[in-house]
Amino acid sequence: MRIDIITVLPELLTSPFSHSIMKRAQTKGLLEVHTHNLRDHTPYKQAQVDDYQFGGGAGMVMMPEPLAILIEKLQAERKYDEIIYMTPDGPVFNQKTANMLSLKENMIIICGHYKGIDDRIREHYVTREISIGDYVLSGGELAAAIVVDAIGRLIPGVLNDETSALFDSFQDGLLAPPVYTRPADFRGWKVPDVLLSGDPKKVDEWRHEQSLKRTAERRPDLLKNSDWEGYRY
Ligand code: 6GU
Repeated sequence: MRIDIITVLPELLTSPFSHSIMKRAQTKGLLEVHTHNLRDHTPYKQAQVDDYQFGGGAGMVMMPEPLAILIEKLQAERKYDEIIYMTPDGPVFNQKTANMLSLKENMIIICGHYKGIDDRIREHYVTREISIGDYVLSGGELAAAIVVDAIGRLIPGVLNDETSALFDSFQDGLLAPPVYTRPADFRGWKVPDVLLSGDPKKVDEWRHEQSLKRTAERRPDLLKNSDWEGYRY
């Protein structure tokens, strides 16, 4: 998978992809992340990329020309499956969207700043809009880093058995069960007996029960309209 990120703050996007699983995905050649500084592609003087909004009002808007130039330059090099615009007014990102996007080959992600981007870019180039939640960030970069991390770890071959995504919270629509490590008795606080029983079937059953219980207690909204609705905990 190749992801091209368009930003006015490329510095914000270096560290998030330089460690741990994101680093390994790139070392293994399964993920390429390229960041492009929009200011390097503007035809305007003084590297201008934003301007006052028509109709008046506070806040600048990212101009269409630099974005169109950079998007079309990238499109001339390869075909893109998605051109994503990070924006708080988009549909909220979730695991289902992450799973779906992890199967794409090439994607462009546009990070907005100021009041956002000229709406003609959304109309004519953008194929999908993503918000990461109901709060406002000062720009799309941190949101893009979250989306790339969530997608990148799902690319086949990125995770091994130890880091497997199969049992992640949300992967089956439920929260993950509690986990424990050594010692089995820490200051008198004991690990549940079943986990020490050596009976894999019992362990699986217990984990599944715990997942359902946790989800019902903490995120009952996840059980609504799910396969688990009406299940008795
Ligand atoms: Cl994608 N961008 C910005 N600026 N704020 C957000 C967001 C995105 N998602 C939630 N808040």
